[in-house]
Amino acid sequence: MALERTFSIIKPDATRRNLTGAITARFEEAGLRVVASKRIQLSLAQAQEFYGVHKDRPFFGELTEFMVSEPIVVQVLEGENAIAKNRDVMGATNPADADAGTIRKDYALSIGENSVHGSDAPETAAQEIAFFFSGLELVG
Ligand code: DAT
Ligand code: MG
Repeated sequence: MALERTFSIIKPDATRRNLTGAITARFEEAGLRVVASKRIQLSLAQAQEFYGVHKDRPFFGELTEFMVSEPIVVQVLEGENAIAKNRDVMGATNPADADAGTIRKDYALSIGENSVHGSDAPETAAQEIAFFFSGLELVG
């Protein structure tokens, strides 16, 4: 398979606990290259737009308030099968269900404060990368 890119967020619960380096190391150890990375503070409008697919879910308010509560680190990860590989390294959404050795098993605090986001398909990866990065910022 050709190289693929996916979009990742290190979420507020993780940046607050200085886990940016530890989580980035998990990606690199899995063979994913960080081809773009920046620390930003989302506005509420940006968080609502980014998570628009979940706007009718009961946790939408909690999710968007959490995502603006502290800075986040947004990254583009590149590698063979990067979307699926990143989801494997992240683990299940709910840390109680996550496999041993995954980021969420080791670091997530709850189903909401679950340390990382990763794109779930090629279409969403492309949309999410374009939401945060210009082409010039992606250095493979
Ligand atoms: P994932 O982040 O694994 O792709 P998702 O897309 O279903 O999971 O949900 C997006 C985020 O919303 C998830 O990372 C945390 C939050 N979330 C999902 N289900 C939740 C729930 N039942 N209660 C609180 N937050 C939830
Ligand atoms: Mg998702």
